[in-house]
Amino acid sequence: MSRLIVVSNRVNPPANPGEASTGGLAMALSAALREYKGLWFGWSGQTTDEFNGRLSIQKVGGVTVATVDLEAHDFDEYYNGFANRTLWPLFHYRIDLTAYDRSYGEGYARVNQRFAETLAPLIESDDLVWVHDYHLIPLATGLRRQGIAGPIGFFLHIPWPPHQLLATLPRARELVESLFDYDLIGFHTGEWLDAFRDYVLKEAGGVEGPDGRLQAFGKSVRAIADPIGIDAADFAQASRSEAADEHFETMVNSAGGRAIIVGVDRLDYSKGLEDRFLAYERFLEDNPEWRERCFLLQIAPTSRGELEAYQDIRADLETLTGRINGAYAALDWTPIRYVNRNYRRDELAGVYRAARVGLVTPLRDGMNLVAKEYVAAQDPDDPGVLILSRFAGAAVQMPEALIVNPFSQEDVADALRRALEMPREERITRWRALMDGVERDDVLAWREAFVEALEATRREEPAPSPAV
Ligand code: ADQ
Repeated sequence: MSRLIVVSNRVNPPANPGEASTGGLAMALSAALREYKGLWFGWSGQTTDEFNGRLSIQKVGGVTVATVDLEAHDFDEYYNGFANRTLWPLFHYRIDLTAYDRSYGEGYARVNQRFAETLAPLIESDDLVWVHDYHLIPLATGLRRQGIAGPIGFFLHIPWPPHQLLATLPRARELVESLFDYDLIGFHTGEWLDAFRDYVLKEAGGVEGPDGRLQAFGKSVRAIADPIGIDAADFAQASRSEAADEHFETMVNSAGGRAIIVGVDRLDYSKGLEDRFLAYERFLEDNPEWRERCFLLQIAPTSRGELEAYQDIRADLETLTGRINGAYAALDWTPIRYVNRNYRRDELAGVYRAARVGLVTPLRDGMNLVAKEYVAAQDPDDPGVLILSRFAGAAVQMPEALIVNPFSQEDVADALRRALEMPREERITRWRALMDGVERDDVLAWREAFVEALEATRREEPAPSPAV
């Protein structure tokens, strides 16, 4: 079996299963790496005055990790800049929040080149290299320059934007061209894959070859849809743990017979939290009989707190929570409980299980693992109801959820009433179908499909491509 080299911006395998984590990616990758020999490479999370390319290699939770420090201004331009002020908002359709700053693009290119130079000596000839996410799109170009000829795959965890939106990015063509140094590109859904193909065909003058590979820039690449899942077995176990039981009990006791509606998200504008709170307010307004009989528990730990857009959303949510609670609260009832911290996975599982409704309403999301975790944590005999945004990648796989338009407060408010009033039999039928999918399309299936497709590119003889 080939070694697997995983590359992502942050390298943070949990030291113990069940440990707190704010990223779906960390959980998924450590599960993959425990099975393979190989290593996980990325940024250490530390900055130095001057880049030194020094590797720190350690074993964490059964996974070998190799990390390198970055210069402080690298971090600003590459991570806070191009990755999170340019690509993240643009790829989530928020051109209003997108910063197009030349220094960010330069920092992004520089850091990717530095990563490539540091990583290349660790790669052996029959290794498979699997690069993750939007921070590292040009990494393969740097690795090819360093002479790495073996299979390199790339997986994008966020949406790929429609080609007209991507065209707003200066040097978008260059970014897309760099993806043609990979052998395989993976997206969560057919929609993101189609959007990528559109750009290649409509903006870059590319074609789709008879072998299904996309050809452009004098090169070719295979692109697939491969939806990520959760580690369903591990999550089911976590949800039967003592910590899960304790949190379940705590929630049930503190709810005092009221139905819990739960939201769990990183504090990010793509997750649609403001719209969600407004929809819940609408629900309280439209359904006075439900006031005091339910509450919204929103768990949203701060992320990327140094960026202004994230400070704004935090302040807006606090104001909104205060206003809604001020308008509707009773002496012994708070309509919204807003909790700004991380929980361990097993604790979170108990909270999910106690909730009658899982409210997952991102405005745009590559996949969304919270939707799957909520389903996996339910009591089969008395499961809760998942409300899911049609704009989450997960909606394609989870049609038995109540699918909503998160931009419509009425739509979400109606779904809340329907979920809270849904008969047990219907809840069980929907949950069973959802759970079958969560178990089948789990993180192992995702990893196997990607690694097999990457391995298969070794055997492919790319058709000659037109010079474009
Ligand atoms: P994220 O945007 O981070 O991931 P998501 O898929 O929902 O979004 O993953 C969030 C993870 O963080 C979940 O595992 C959740 O349990 C955990 N989490 C959230 N709040 C937490 C809290 N308070 N305490 C502890 N854990 C918490 C990106 C993309 C997604 C894509 C994933 C994986 O934006 O669309 O699904 O990568 O590809």
